[in-house]
Parts: sequence; C-alpha cells; structure tokens
Amino acid sequence: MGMNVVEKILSEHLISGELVAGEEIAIKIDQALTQDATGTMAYLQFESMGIEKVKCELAVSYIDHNTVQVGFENADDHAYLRSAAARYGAVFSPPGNGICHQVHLERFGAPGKTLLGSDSHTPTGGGLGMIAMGAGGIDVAVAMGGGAFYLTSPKVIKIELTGELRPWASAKDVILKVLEQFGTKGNVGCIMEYGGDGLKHLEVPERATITNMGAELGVTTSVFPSDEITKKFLAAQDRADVWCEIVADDDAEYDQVVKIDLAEVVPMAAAPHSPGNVVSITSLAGKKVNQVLIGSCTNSSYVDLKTVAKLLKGKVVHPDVSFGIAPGSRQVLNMLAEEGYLSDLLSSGARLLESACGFCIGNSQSPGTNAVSLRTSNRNFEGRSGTPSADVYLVSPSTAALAALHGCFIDPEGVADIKFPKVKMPKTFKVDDSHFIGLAGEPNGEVEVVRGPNIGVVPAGEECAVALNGVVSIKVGDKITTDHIMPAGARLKYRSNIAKYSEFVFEGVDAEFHIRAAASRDQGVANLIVAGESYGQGSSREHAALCPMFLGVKVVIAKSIERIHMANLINFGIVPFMFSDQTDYDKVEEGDVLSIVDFRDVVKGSDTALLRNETKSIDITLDLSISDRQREILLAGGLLKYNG
Ligand code: MIC
Ligand code: SF4
Repeated sequence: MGMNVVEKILSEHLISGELVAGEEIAIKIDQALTQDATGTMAYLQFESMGIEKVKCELAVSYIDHNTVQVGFENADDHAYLRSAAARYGAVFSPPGNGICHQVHLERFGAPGKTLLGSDSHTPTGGGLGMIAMGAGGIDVAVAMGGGAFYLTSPKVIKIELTGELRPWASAKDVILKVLEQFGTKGNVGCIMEYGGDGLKHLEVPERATITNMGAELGVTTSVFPSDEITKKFLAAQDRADVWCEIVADDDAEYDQVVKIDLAEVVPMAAAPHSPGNVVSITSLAGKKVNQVLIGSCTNSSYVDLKTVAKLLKGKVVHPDVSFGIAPGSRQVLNMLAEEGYLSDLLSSGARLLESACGFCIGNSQSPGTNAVSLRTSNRNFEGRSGTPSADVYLVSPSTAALAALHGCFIDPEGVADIKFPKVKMPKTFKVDDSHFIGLAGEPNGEVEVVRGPNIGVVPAGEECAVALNGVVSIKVGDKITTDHIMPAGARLKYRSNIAKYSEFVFEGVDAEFHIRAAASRDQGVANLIVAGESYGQGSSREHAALCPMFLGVKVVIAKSIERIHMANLINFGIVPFMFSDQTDYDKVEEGDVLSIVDFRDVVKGSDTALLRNETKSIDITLDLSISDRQREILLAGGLLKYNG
C-alpha cells in the first residue's frame, strides 16, 4: 500500500508504537526550536534534567517575543539564553534576526525532517515538507537532550487543492477557508496534508502561511509535499543541498479527503474573537478601521511585504488609520530596504516595527478603546491585543493594505483603480548568516550561564495524592485559550519567574483567582478547574499548566482539552479528566467541594473515576483517557520528577 507524506516522514522517525491513528507513538526529533518567551523555562528544565549538551541535529534558540525591554527582565532573559546556547551547543538567533518561524523557514528547515518547537506555530515548517510540531518547553528540552517525542499517531486529512488563486485571493484566505470548514475545535489528533494540482501555484511562503495558521484548527500539524517548488525556494536561499523529494504515492490513503478549488477562494477575514469566525470581506465592506498591522509569523514574508509596498507606492494611508509593518526577518527587511520597497512603505505612512512578534502577542501596539484593528496575524482572541474592547480582524496583507489606504474594509474586487500587483518569488534571497551565534553547534562547557534576578527556578511537582479533596476554584466556559489562562502581553516579562507570573493566572477572566487558589493550596485543599469545550486552545505556553500547578491546581475537568495543553497539564502533574456525560458540566459550580476517594488508583489504571460533589451530594462519572506512560508521569508528579 502506498504512503502519504505524513506516513513517509513519521515512519522514518518512528522509535516506538505503530502508525495506527489514536495509538501513542514515539518519534525521533531532528531539529528543535525555542523562542525566548518559552525558551527560558525550556532551558531551565533542560539544565535541571542534568543534560550536558544538545544531542539532536540542530537546536536554535530565537529571541523574537520579548524584545520590548521595559525593565531589566527581557534583557536578562536574553543574556541567559545566549549563554545557555553557547554552553550547551545551540544556535542563538539574537533579537533583530526576526520571528522564529520565518527565520527557521528561510535558514534551517529541511524537507523530511522532524522539528519540535516550544511555540504552537512551529507547523510553519510544514510548508517545506517537514513534520513540524509545537509542544511545551519541557518536551522540547527532552528532544534537545536526544529524547523521543510522544504523540498520538494522527489521522491524516488530505486537503486536495485544485485550480489557481484569483488576484486578491491569497494563501491567508485559503487557510481561512479551511478554518471556516473545520472550525477551531474538534480536530485534535489530525494532521492536514495538502496535495493536488493546485500545489503548483503555491510558493513555499504561501504554503507556510497555510501550515502556520493550521495551528488554529487545533491539529497536530499541517504539511505540504516537498516538490520542485520547494527545491527552487531552498536554492534561492542557497540551501539546495537540503532538498529531497517527498510526495505522496499515487495509491496513498487518507482518513478523509476534502477538496478546495483555489479559483473559488475569495478574500476573507476572521472576525472577533476567534480565528474560526470566518466571514467574507464583501460582508464587511465599508466598515471603518482604526488600526492596520502587517506582520507576524503568518504573513511577513518578502512577497507579502513587497505586495503591500506595491499597493501603497505613491499613495498615503488614510489619516484615521494607525498603520504598522513588522517584516518577518532581517532578510525580508534588508531586501525591502535594498530594493527600495521599504521607502515606498515609509512614504505611505507606515510605522516600521521591529522584526519580532510585537503586536501579535499584545506587548505593543494595543489598539484604542473599542477600536477596529486589522491584522495579518493568526489569533484574535479577546483581549490578546491588550485592549479587551477592541475588535481584531485577521486578514491577508493585500486586504490590510487596501483598508489602510481607505480607512475602511474594501471589497478588492470592487476597486477599479487599483490592479492587484502579482509579485514573483525572487531568484535569490539575500543570505547573511553573520548574526547567528554558534552555527557550528559546538557546546562549550567553559561558558558560564548568566542568571540575572529574573531567572527563577523550575518549581517541583508533587506526587499524586491517594485521595483528592478539593474545591472548584474556577469554572469557565468553552474555548478558553491559553491567553485567558496565562496572559502574555504586558505580563510576558515574568515568563522566567513562576512565582511572580502565577499572580496573573486567569487575570482577564477572574483577577481574584490566584488569591483564592493560593489560599486553598496553603490550607492543603486541592484546586480544581472546571471547563467547557476545547480548553487550552492556542499557544504552547506550558506556563498555562506550570503556573496553575504552582497555585495548587491538581485537576482540570473539561468537556474537551486541546492537544498541546493536555500534554502540558500531564507534564506538570495536573490530571486532565473529561466529563463522561457533557451535561454534567452543569452539575458543578465554582466553590463546590469535590472528592475522588481512590484518586491515585484511578490515575494508576482506570479509564473512569467517580467524582463526588460533596456540596450537592451527587456523583459524576469522569473519563481519563491517557496512555500508560502519561499515567506514570502523573503519579510521579510531572515529567521532571518522572525523568529524574
Ligand atoms: C502565541 O502566538 O500565542 C505565542 C506567544 O507565540 C505562543 C508561545 C508563547 O506563549 O510564548 C505560542 O503560540 O505557542
Ligand atoms: Fe510570534 Fe505571533 Fe507568531 Fe506567536 S503567532 S510566534 S506571537 S508572531
């Protein structure tokens, strides 16, 4: 039987288990990627596991998230990461080099390889034909130490692309279409594999936009084949040597096949407050816009920015619009500068933002009260921008540029006076690796790791208790994102200091949560979180498990939990139960006292648990559907204890 692209790459990397959807498998990781906001914790855990050097083929430590440097904390984090990279043998990509996913695609990604990154948009690498996945920092630390990565063997969904995109419709609109169809929940355990005739019209950066925002589907990852287009891209990056062909066999099988005719894709937007809330631009035409921001790991490539420059050349953006651009990498920015496009952008009124995550993570450029903000990024969760009352729409670069010019949403097909500027891929990119440190990847045990006062310690988990006696310290609804659980933005600088960062758990949902939780923890009462569907959507930040653990959270009971967050909960010893009957969600309220008498035995080997709601005198059945290895981790009190 023939193999699809996913099977080809996974079978080459399989260490244990079978490629049967739903089974736990372990795979070898070739490349690892960290960014500063999750990287400090990843390296602290790497160190606390006693690993002496990076053992996978390549590890790159990027600084791209916390570059605002208000206060000493960010700079201290950078110094820690820079010295840790030198000591343990990782490549260091300093601030200014660009956003990890964009830079990795340009300079390091390679077809057929596996990549594990402590960032949920690591699947960007799937645009090059690699299996690239996001995970918690501790899983990446294990992979950097040469350990296997455990995941559920995926179902593979083929997205068969036919036809060619019309002018004004872009890769962003393709992934928005996929999101419209599949939504942001219910896709756990799947990989999207793109194929079909339409591939020949999609360049690598466009493919990467699609795999990047595939993260919002909640899938394990997304992947394109590695073909002649991949080869051309790598050659233009002066990396033809890493190319190999990986295409699905003619008789490859899939769990599901969905067809998309690219010619039918129209410009779209994800409306507030979810990437899955997809509407057509036509339906928004005329709506006033206050802010337009172009950048992020989704849409900040050379072609994206050049398209915008061509649209804006010789024009001035609308006076009511605050317009910012953040080129994805030093390479992109340099090329725009050398070729004069940067000047076109600046003359149009663009504010040049750093080549970094910046606005996307909400640590700069927060919109005004009730403002409408158009962004080319991938997440518009409520409050992520830093302004809870703002309405953030996610759009393509050309939709954003037209709105910047006109001060409102514009249906591009109705704009008679502007022609769509089709930008071709450059034959060669401007390659300059001189700013990476440690490209040889040699560890140097003599280097002293720099630890400023913001570099905390990794809190230790506690062994699983015999019985659970606890209280529902918070009850939340559906689609609670990791931004709700553990806000980034202004709080980002505390990522390396768990005691401090824990004061902000659920800050935007219930600012008193941390006080209540710490009080019951200190009285020896376990905290439980009760949640609806798709709990823990979004970021890979393990802090959304680590900080609750620090506050004494022992259990999450939800209708469903997203993949990366589920793994993070287990890694930090928090037991992830599901309601056997989802209507039981209504039978538990905040403040209810709950118990599971045989808690440890359940964790050890039972698929169900009987939860007693002492306050309401009722019993509720819960499911615990995890692997034996995950049970061991929970019993030990988390992965660090399990490994130690
Ligand atoms: C995000 O886009 O939410 C982030 C910030 O990149 C996160 C990582 C983090 O929280 O540091 C992600 O996507 O994993
Ligand atoms: Fe950075 Fe935004 Fe991409 Fe996350 S989604 S890696 S914050 S640019």
